[in-house]
Amino acid sequence: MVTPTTNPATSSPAEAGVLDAVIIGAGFAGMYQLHTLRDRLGLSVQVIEAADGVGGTWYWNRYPGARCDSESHSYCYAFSEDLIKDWEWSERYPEQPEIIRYLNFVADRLDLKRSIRFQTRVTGAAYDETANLWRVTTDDGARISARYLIAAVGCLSTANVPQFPGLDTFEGDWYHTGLWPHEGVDFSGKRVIQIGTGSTGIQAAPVIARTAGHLTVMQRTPNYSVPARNTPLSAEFRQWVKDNFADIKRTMRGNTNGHAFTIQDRSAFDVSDEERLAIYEAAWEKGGLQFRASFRDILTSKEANDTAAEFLKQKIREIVKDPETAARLADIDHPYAAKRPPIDTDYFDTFNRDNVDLVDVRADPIEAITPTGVRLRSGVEHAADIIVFATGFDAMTGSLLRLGITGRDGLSLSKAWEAGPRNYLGLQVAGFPNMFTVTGPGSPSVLCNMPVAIEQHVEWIADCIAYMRERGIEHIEARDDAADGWVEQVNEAARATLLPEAHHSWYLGANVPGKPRVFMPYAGGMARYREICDEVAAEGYEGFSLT
Ligand code: NA7
Repeated sequence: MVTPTTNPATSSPAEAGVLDAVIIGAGFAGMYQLHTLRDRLGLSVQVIEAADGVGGTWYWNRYPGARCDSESHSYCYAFSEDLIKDWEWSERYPEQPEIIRYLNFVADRLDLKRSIRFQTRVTGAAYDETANLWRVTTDDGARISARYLIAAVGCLSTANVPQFPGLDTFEGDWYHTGLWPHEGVDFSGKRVIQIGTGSTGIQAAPVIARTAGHLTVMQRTPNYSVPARNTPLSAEFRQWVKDNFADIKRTMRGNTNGHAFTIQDRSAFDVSDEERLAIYEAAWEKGGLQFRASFRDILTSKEANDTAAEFLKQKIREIVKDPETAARLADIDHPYAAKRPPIDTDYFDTFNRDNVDLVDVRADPIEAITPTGVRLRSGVEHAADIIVFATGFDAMTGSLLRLGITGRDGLSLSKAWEAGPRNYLGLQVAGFPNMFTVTGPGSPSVLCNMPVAIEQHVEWIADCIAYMRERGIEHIEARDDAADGWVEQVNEAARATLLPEAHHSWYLGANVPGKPRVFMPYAGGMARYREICDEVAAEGYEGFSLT
């Protein structure tokens, strides 16, 4: 819980015009951080947001079929019963426009927008050691000083557009899914090439195929996918959620993944082959991310994982009619869920359409974009009017590094993280006092249902700031040894799972050429992570130096 302070004026800095906190980003994280600091602690806070509205990653990801993979009743703020009571989700998984409507509803209800400076991008943030202040500059020339800097820039918000030679010569139109035009894209009758078959590409392809003249899907790494089984929510279900939200919240906060379902406490080998198959069939029919919760050892035992992987590959072979296409789609080289597991609506079935082709760009990589399409290494050229880059993000570190942050002694964050991200609890970087990152590398974030991870971080940060203010502490900084220890814990947690076995995963930074290969998220589970953070706070912020 965040403790409100009654007299925020007592710790106002001496320099005029100085704010208590600057928050970068107005997505789920920045909005709630603003509410905790401004409305619960009574601090002066400015949020800086590049977009002209709230939403963060959901503001930009407007591609066809954009929908959250978490179920709507768990993909929302849980801190306020009023917000739960007064909002109605329409479908099992919230679609992008509905998430934006929801976040606007929250922003209006909590009167957040007056503290958000929209259409403004942070160009630099430097720690001024003499004044113990963060000096933040923006692209509209503003200079803002604040005691605390909170980067709530999201994990998946810096688009990764591969640097294929010739892109600037392409005579058609091209788009990255994470920077989609607000007015939408008309695919009617067009020859479309989609590059990428991650969660995004798997959502987009079926929708693009419906109107495109022809769709060529370029696949580098084949991927598993489980049907989402999206459906409108009944009035009964919505009422059930409202009546039982306390229990739902307990489940979400008590388990490893932050979802409203629990991982079954049985091994894949506690049951007979027939029973296992029946369990997978039932999970396939139910649909969604719950599939990986069928057995507790799916992500820790290769043998257990193989049973799930084989079941899912067999489904692909059954759905896709052309055996060659089916074989290419099912030729998956990593354990199930070792990369972020997509869920879909008619993805594999899309390859049964006459206007859809699959091209294996692992066997024959993309060499260049030409004025009229995409040329592969073999010399084969695929013509296109539109190219869709569903090529993901410079995940977890990209958005932080491009802020131009420098800490003590002019140390830049890029320098500090040259060999990969290194921080304490995913919350603070040694050498960058009074700066916090929400769901940064080293946190469970992307391995968890995001709003649950975000609420934990935001509340921990607000509690920490309240603690400091109550005691007149002006400076908090992660200790070097604590950061080293945490990096080791993050590695150890990853090693205890099959996650590092997907060598091409963005969890490892492998999707961005030149990015250090470090397993970034904390894989020890949200519940364990919450305990660790609580223990650190209870011990007077052990591992941080407070002065
Ligand atoms: P992902 O999961 O990073 O997927 C990107 C896809 O694009 C993936 O299939 C990549 O293949 C492919 N890709 C990336 N670069 C290239 C190049 N140069 N050539 C060919 N193919 C390429 O991003 P998403 O947007 O789908 O999902 C990100 C997260 O958003 C998702 O996990 C959810 O948490 C929400 P690769 O696998 O790297 O071989």
